[in-house]
Amino acid sequence: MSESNDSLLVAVMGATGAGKSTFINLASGSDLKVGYGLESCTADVEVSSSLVLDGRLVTLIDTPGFDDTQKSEAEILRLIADFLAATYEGGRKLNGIIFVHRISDYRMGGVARKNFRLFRKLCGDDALKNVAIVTNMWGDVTEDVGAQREKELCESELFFKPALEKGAAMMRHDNTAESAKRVIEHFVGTAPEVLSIQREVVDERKSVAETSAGMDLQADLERQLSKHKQELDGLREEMSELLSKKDKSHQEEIEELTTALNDVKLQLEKYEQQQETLQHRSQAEKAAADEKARRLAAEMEERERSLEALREHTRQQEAKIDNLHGALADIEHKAWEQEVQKQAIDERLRAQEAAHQAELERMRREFEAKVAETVRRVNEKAERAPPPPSSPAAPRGPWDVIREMTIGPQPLPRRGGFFRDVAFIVDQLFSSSRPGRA
Ligand SMILES: Nc1nc2c(ncn2[C@@H]2O[C@H](COP(=O)(O)OP(=O)(O)OP(=O)(O)O)[C@@H](O)[C@H]2O)c(=O)[nH]1
Ligand SMILES: [Mg+2]
Repeated sequence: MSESNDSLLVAVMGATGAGKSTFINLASGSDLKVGYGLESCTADVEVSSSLVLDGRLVTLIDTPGFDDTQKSEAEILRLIADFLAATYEGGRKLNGIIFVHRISDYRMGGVARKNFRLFRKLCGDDALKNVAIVTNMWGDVTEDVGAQREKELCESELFFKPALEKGAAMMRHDNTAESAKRVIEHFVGTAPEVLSIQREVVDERKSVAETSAGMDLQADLERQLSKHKQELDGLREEMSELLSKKDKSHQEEIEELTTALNDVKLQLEKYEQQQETLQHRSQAEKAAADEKARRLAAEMEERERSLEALREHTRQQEAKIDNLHGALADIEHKAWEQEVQKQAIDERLRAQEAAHQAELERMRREFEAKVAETVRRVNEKAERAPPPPSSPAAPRGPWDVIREMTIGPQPLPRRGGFFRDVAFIVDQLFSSSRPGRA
C-alpha cells in the first residue's frame, strides 16, 4: 500500500446502535447496513465510499461496537486492532477518530463507560487531539435536557472530561449530511496520528492481549471471572448443603440452584474463551485475520484510487471546458471587434456619401446658375446683334465636323434640358471663338 498524503482516514467508533453507520452513510453517501432491531448490525470493520471534502479525499472506517450482541469484546478488539495494524503497516495513519454517543441515553452506565475506556486505551493520549466525541439523537430529547446532559458529560471526571482536557473535541450532530460533513471538516488540516494500539502491535510487536487496551480488557475479564467463581463456589456450597439433607421439599430449590450454577458456568466459559481469544491465536487464525485486514485495507486503497481517477478525469474535462470557453470568448471578442469596425466604416462611408451628395448638389446648382447666366447673356447678345450679312458660308473646320457628328447639323433650340443647354453653350462658345463667327 502506498502513502497517500492527500487523503484523510477517519475511524468511527462507539457503542452498538449509537448511529455510527448512519453517520458514515450521511457523510459519504455510502450504503452501509443500518440496524433497526435490537441486534447489533455492523459485525465487521467496513470502509465507506470515499468522499471529497475541502478538496481532500476522505475515507471513513465503520466499526462494530464493543458491546456487540453477537461478538465478545475480545473479538471486537481483535477485529479493530487487526485492521488498524494493517493500515498502519501499509503506511497510513488516522487523521481523525470519532466516538459517537447518543445524547438520548438516560445514563452513562458501566457498559458505556467501559466502551469509552477501551476506546481511550486504543487511541492513547497522544491521539486525543484527533478525537471528536460526537453526540447525536438530539431530536429524541428536548434542548434543555440534551444541553444539561452534554454539560454533565463534559464536566464529569467519570465521563468525557479527562479526554477533553487532553485535546479531544466535543461536537453535536443533528442527523443531516451537512452536520456529518462539518464534523469531518474538523479533521481537515490535522496531522495524522498513530494510535496507541497501532504503535504497540506494529512497532513494538506486541500481541493484542499485551496492548494497553488488551490488558484493560483482560483485567476486566479477570474481575468478572473471579466474581463468577465466587458465585459458583457459593452456589456449589448451597447445593451440597441441600443435597446432604436429602430432603424432598428442597427439590425445587435444588433445581433452581442447578440452573443458576449452569448459567454461571456458562458465563465463566465465555470469559475464559475471551481470554483465550485475546491471548492465543493459532498461526492459521493469525494468517487468516491478517489476510482479511490486508484485503480490507487494499479495498480502501482501491476505492480511494478509483475516486482519485474520477477526480482527475473531472479535472481534465473541466480544463477542456475552460479552454473551449476561452476559445469561444476569443471568437466572440473578435466578432464584436469586427462588428465595431464595420459600424465605424459604415458610419464613415455614410458621412462621405453625404459630403459627396452635398458637393454634387452644390456643383449642380453652381453649374445651373452658370448655365442660366450664359444662356441669358447669349440671348441678350443674339437680340442685340443685327442679322448677319449674307456671306459665303465659312469654310468648315474639323470642329464643325465633330460638332455636327455629335450634335447634328440642325440648329439648337435656345433653351431646353440641362444637357441640351450645355451642348448649346458649348456650341455657342466654339462658334464665337472661331474667327469670323462672333
Ligand atoms: N433519531 C435518530 N436516530 C438515529 C440517529 N443515528 C442513527 N439513528 C438510528 O439508530 C439506529 C442504529 O443506527 P446504526 O447506524 O445502525 O448504528 P450503529 O452504531 O452503526 O450500530 P451497530 O452497527 O450495531 O454498531 C438506526 O435505527 C438509525 O436509524 C440520529 O442521529 N437520530
Ligand atoms: Mg453499524
